[in-house]
Amino acid sequence: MDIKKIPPALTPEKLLQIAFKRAAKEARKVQVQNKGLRKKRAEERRVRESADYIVSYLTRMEKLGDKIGTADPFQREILEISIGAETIQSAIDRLTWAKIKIAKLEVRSRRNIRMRKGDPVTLRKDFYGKTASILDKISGDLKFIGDIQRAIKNLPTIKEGYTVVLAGMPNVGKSSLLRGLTPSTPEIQPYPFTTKNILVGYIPLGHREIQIIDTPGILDRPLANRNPIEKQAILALRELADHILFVFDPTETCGYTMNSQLSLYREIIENFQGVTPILNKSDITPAETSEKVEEEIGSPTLKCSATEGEIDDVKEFILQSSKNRL
Ligand SMILES: Nc1nc2c(ncn2[C@@H]2O[C@H](COP(=O)(O)OP(=O)(O)OP(=O)(O)O)[C@@H](O)[C@H]2O)c(=O)[nH]1
Ligand SMILES: [Mg+2]
Repeated sequence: MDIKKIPPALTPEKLLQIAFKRAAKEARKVQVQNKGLRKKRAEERRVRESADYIVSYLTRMEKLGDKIGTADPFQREILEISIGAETIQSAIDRLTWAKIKIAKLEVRSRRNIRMRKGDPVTLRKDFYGKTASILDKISGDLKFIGDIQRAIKNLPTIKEGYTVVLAGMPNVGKSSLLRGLTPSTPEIQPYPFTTKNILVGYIPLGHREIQIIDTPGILDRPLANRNPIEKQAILALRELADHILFVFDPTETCGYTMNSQLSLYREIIENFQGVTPILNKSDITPAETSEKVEEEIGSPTLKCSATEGEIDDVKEFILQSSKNRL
């Protein structure tokens, strides 16, 4: 089931407008000779058609819960991190409540019209008014479901196959590196947390391709204190990475000291296998700084300048590491 294939979310006003318009159109089709009877049947038809439309719309929206439940674990977890599973479920529960209430109201209203318990037009208007006030009670939930749908549409599409994840602190040049390595053009701005979601690019390799994932910057702090943007990055490392390229900015122009970058690096190597350190911004890094940093890291590093296009070593490394894996 493709999670992205969901009907568009409507506001209560729009939903009522469509439902009432369709109902009026259907009511005009009622063909009965007797004028009094025709009026009664037409009003009953309007109640039935509008209720059908609204109830089936709410039923389709309820299915969003099942869709999220059967989405791939990575997409599901991103939604849970950014929105929260319980909040999604309680919005869906309120849609169910509204649906049941409208369905019951429909049965009662149609029976009243049939049994002549008042003027049919007044009874139908009464049904419309009550339906509108039920939908009004869930207008916040309908809007929220619209937000979830937008989030779903923006979910990254991740493919199977060899995947390299770029990680590091904010502003060190991860997105610039993705841009250099792949033809995709992620948004790049000189301030932290430019990347708020996962970005994906591909390096073609024969009839295969290597998937490169750019993550939001991660700060050096305990997991419990991490914000939803950082949590997405950790999730990408955990769920998707065959190999991790940890990007350093030895110049510290990113706004973070080497000490904090090293502390994050140590946390990453403690928790994940296959991590390679990269020293970016080589175009503005003095040779002695780069040597000192390499010593502190304690293992050989790849050096590059993402913005100057000096990334051949990184590209070669990725191709080799993929060959070892494929
Ligand atoms: N001089 C120089 N500047 C670079 C290099 N790579 C990136 N920058 C600059 O560093 C800034 C941040 O680059 P991004 O690629 O957005 O960094 P990021 O790691 O993706 O940042 P977040 O998405 O916030 O985590 C931009 O102003 C880039 O132009 C480089 O190799 N050399
Ligand atoms: Mg970025």
